[in-house]
Amino acid sequence: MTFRNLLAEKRGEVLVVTIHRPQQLNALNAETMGELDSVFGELDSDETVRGVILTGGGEKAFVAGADIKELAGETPTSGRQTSARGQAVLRRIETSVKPVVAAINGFALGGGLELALACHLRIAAEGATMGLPEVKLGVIPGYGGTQRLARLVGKGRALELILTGGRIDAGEAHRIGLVNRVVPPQRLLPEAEALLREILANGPLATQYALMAVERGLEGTLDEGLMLESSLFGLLCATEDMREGMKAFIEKRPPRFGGK
Ligand code: CO8
Repeated sequence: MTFRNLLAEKRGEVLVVTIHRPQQLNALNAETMGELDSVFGELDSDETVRGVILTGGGEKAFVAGADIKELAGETPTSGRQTSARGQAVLRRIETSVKPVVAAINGFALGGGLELALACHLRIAAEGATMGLPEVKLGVIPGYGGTQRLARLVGKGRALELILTGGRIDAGEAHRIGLVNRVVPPQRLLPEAEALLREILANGPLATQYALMAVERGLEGTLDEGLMLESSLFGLLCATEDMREGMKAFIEKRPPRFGGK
């Protein structure tokens, strides 16, 4: 697939997706959102890819937000639709059963931070800056930020960021649990790839079901989540991966998972 605003490069089983509009600090215009939808729409059926790194092109930004030049022309009807369409793209990422790591290499603002929040894990480069400045433009986060930020870092911290529209640095983002790790800029992609490869060495079906249990489980009550967890656990007991994982432990050797 070729895109106008994205680069997609396969590194073995890892797909590195780079949002590439550096002159506009990778702002998410409608075309870029459509291209992200295409990439992630094909992800679950592409057996050659097992995990994704999402990052930004250029030196300055992961993504500096939705494209304000496009947003400025929204009407109530089109604004609701644009928000809902964008939410659907991010939901596709979040519900993917293949792990997606955001490598935050600079500004992750507004829709850019919302995109990172939809990824399963986040690594930030030292010097990266995050925030939800939408209220400064007279709107609110519209790509899931009001929901996902509060779920990730708690209501109080989320409200502070959302209501002030202020920015935090990578260290503070790490302290409040918004990002998993902070690394020097030159280590960002290698660390993201190493993290993904550590995950990919585990049972592939177990990884998929763990993602499902956490992402879907958090949507309902604790009892519903627990029922989902035990059902998925039971299903894994029928897999070759489970037999191989336990046999390898007993035989004191690394497992050879086949994803079956
Ligand atoms: N949209 C469009 N263009 C942008 C954006 C953006 N979000 N951010 C930067 N750019 C453009 C600038 O306009 C400029 O282009 P040009 O040279 O053609 O004028 C170029 O990128 C470089 O930007 P700056 O010169 O401003 O670079 P600085 O280093 O001086 O500043 C900042 C960097 C601080 C990141 C600054 O660019 C900035 O504040 N950007 C906007 C950040 C922002 O407010 N983001 C939130 C946008 S709203 C949003 O994301 C809503 C999401 C939900 C949508 C729901 C759908 C309805």
